[in-house]
Amino acid sequence: MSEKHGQGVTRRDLLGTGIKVATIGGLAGVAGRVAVGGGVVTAAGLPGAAQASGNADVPPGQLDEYYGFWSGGHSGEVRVLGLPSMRELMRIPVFNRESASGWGLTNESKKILSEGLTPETKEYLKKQGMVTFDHGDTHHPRMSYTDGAYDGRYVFINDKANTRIARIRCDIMKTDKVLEIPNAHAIHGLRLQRFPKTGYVFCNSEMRIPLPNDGTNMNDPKKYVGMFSAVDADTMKVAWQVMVSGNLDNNDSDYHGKYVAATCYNSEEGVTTAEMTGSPTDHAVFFNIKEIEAAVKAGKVKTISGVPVVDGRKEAKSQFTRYIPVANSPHGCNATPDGKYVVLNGKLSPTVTVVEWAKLDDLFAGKIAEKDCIVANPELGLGPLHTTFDGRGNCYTSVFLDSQIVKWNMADAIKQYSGDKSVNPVRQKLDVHYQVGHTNASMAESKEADGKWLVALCKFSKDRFLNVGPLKPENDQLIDISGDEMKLVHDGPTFAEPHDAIIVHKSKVNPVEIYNPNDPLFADLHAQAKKDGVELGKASVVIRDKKDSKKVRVYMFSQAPAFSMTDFTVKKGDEVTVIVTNIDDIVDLTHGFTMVGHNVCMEVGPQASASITFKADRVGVQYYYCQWFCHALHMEMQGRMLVEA
Ligand code: K7E
Ligand code: CUA
Repeated sequence: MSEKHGQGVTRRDLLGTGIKVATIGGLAGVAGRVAVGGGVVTAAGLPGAAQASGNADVPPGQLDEYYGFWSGGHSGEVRVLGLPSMRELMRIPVFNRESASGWGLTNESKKILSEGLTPETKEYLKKQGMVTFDHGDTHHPRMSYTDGAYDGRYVFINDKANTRIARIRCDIMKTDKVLEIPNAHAIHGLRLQRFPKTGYVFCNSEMRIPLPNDGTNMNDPKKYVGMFSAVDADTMKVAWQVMVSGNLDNNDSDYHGKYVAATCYNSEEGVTTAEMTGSPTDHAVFFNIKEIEAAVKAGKVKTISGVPVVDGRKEAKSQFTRYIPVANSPHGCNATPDGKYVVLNGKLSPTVTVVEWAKLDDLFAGKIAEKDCIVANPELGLGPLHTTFDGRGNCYTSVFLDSQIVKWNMADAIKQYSGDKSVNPVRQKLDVHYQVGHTNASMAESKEADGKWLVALCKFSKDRFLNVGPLKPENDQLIDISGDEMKLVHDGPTFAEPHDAIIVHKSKVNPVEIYNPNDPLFADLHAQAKKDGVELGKASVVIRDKKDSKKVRVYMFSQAPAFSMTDFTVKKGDEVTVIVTNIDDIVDLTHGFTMVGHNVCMEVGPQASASITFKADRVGVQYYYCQWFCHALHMEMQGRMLVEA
């Protein structure tokens, strides 16, 4: 990308490694220590293609083959890992506050974090003296698709804690939209439409709430409603919602753009745990996208909080939904990359239930019964939570209580279910450490599943790492699945709590190295600068607002190792907005702006602009400095603000 900006040479090139790496990459498999997977014989000389390639070692200076997008759980962030090395490459602040980048402090990030909130939430937060929530709980990162393949545009993620979803731009690896889902409570399951492209983000409201939730009722379960939402991925507005019976857990979409499945617990529709788990069966809900879209188009909806809502509850017997019975409290919901099946994971039952998407046409047409859509039900172990795939017909299910990944074969499971008791679909059970939640394999959430690597995201690490006190890291284990046998190759400690992760081939992701100075992210700043008669990146000036004389805007730019303005003066009580443009256009040359003692800190990437607003209430000389190491004279990159009494 640097070539685009004219300097043509990156730091890697200067270090002399860039070209060599490219050459080795081109001869994939020749260099023994490069992890290439795919059953390639490694330098260690393991005999036969049946042996796993087993080499997760990516030596210094060499690049990984995959990006991993990791949920950061209740840290509220998303992390980017390189695989197979499992090196953490980047953290993307999403719902959290982040000190290094100033996420949640800058005006640009505050706008992103607050503009998609509902009016009720904005009002509530305002009363607390806040503009947005300070935390989130991320579970399910998913990359956007075109025709069932990753297209590298966006990664979406849910926030269970505050009923939001967010969109991350993969070109700059920054969050650009946050949306609160109305009429819902705690967004858990999140998956994307796969075909023809990601038009919708499908969001499950996990907790059922009374609708309207007006404080008049707590104990009447009949008033409680579950809600399934479809958000337009481009506009990040709710397109429509469906009322459902039961608590929605996870979901997944098919590869034909017709149906979405969601696992559901609490089909009993109770409000206490005893009521919720009373019945031995629950259900999975199947949504008929075309029927819902037609009703919305025809206006056959209720409008609640400005959103068109249809009634897909069991008793409504609509064409919007079907309820397929499964064992009590199912959890994971995973579509196979061949586009044929969806696996509903038992959790409280030792089995998973496999539904064939194609049978849903007949189910919705009333030609077959719900149970006729089930084509397999293999028994795998205690606590099956999530299933992933290798693209060769094998499935890998995380089994929580047994702490295992269980490899099983889909064709054999179907054969067994159809009555052939002689087949055993289970191929291998591999111990993992410990209590695995999600598991995901390379490219497995797309039609290009390549069956090389699998991660087991274990909830407990216990004795696997040096003791760091009562709070332990999680353990994300890397498993080689390229051969006939699964092989555990790496333990990866992570901070709370990667529920889920996706592994995306590097060819799908093409981030820029330097910002486009006219990126929409900076549009507000350009507009304000224009009103002030200045140009970003050129101006070093203090401008007092003509209408509100308390408001001061300070424009400056940075070029290593200096700010264009080394001092400026404001008056006590001024509301100061500092706008910094980084005019350096060199790869990896990020500056920062930190004002000592003012809760002011922001990252300013190459060719980016950023702004932050604070009250100048501390009389005297106040230093500001660049907190991002940028030059031999980085320490000297500073200036003074004088606040006059
Ligand atoms: Cu199983 Cu939230 Cu996907 Cu945790 S969820 S493990
Ligand atoms: Cu600029 Cu450090």
